[in-house]
Amino acid sequence: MSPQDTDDQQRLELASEARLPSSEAKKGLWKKLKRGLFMTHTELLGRMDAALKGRVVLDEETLEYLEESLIAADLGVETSLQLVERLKLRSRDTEIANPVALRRILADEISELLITTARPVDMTTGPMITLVVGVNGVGKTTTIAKLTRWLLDRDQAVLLAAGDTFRAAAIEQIVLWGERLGVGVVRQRSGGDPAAVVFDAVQAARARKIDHLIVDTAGRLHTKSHLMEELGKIGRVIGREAKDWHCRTLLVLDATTGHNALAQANEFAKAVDLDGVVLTKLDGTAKGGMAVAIACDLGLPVLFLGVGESPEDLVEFDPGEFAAALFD
Ligand SMILES: Nc1nc2c(ncn2[C@@H]2O[C@H](COP(=O)(O)OP(=O)(O)O)[C@@H](O)[C@H]2O)c(=O)[nH]1
Ligand SMILES: [Mg+2]
Repeated sequence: MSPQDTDDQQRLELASEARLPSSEAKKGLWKKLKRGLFMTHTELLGRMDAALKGRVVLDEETLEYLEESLIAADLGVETSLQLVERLKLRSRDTEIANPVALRRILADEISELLITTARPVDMTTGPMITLVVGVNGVGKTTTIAKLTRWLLDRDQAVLLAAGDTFRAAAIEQIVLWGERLGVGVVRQRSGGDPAAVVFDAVQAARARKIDHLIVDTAGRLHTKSHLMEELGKIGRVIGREAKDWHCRTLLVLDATTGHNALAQANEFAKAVDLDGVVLTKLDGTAKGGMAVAIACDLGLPVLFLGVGESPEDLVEFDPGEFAAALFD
């Protein structure tokens, strides 16, 4: 076994051990998720109560109201229709006695839909390069800080690359996060070539035996060809300099922007191969159901949820827990 192999193995072993969360940590995550989905949960239940008026008679009219409630909670039209269909089928075999039982069944069905579409990505095995894309202001840089915290908590060595060279303030912002979190940030002057930053960052990551290199990007989407050009150039540098590394592209979407975010997801998916989505700002919106629309309607795996502005405010997406937090 070469020294590199031993090194890798040790890293993997450490990672899998570190991956087992304590039940305290689990409780903390559940609280964060509940807090993040509070507005969505309250509004969804309010609408459902109004539709059911305290009893469950699943006639056409009630089902239509329910369907509207789900669509209004941004679960996506396709998915909402599918859920009501499944509910109809289930109500034929089992009596749904009360609104609580109905909520439980809906949570079950959503969880099942999410499980069939979800593609959980293991973020803990390096070495890996993560490109973070998304339009300005959605929370890319903050998400990078959160992912860094998440990886540091799992004993992973992290390096950041200030690939958003478009605005000087963006470079300062990621450098500041790096200082706060105690990880290095590879940067060049503003206006520089993002691909050159990535080139430097890969060399530095190799030299420092980094597990995870996370690259911030400007992710401007004013033209699809511009985005593809910029990411294409970065991709070629990675292909040349880090062929043996895992590489993934995560799209960050701002949940508060609702339909706009779904449109962005469509545009980005056409331009780039996306490995997953991080949905941010759930704490400030009742549109948390969007995670379901992204996963089920668009078929993009949702990996993490952002529930605040601190590095700790990140929750791994788990279909069962997400569905339970929506309805329980
Ligand atoms: N409430 C809340 N604010 C967030 C969240 N994620 C990011 N933000 C805020 O959104 C703003 C833009 O974030 P930033 O990371 O700079 O976006 P970028 O332009 O995509 O890099 C900042 O004020 C962040 O603090 C989140 O999950 N919840
Ligand atoms: Mg930024």
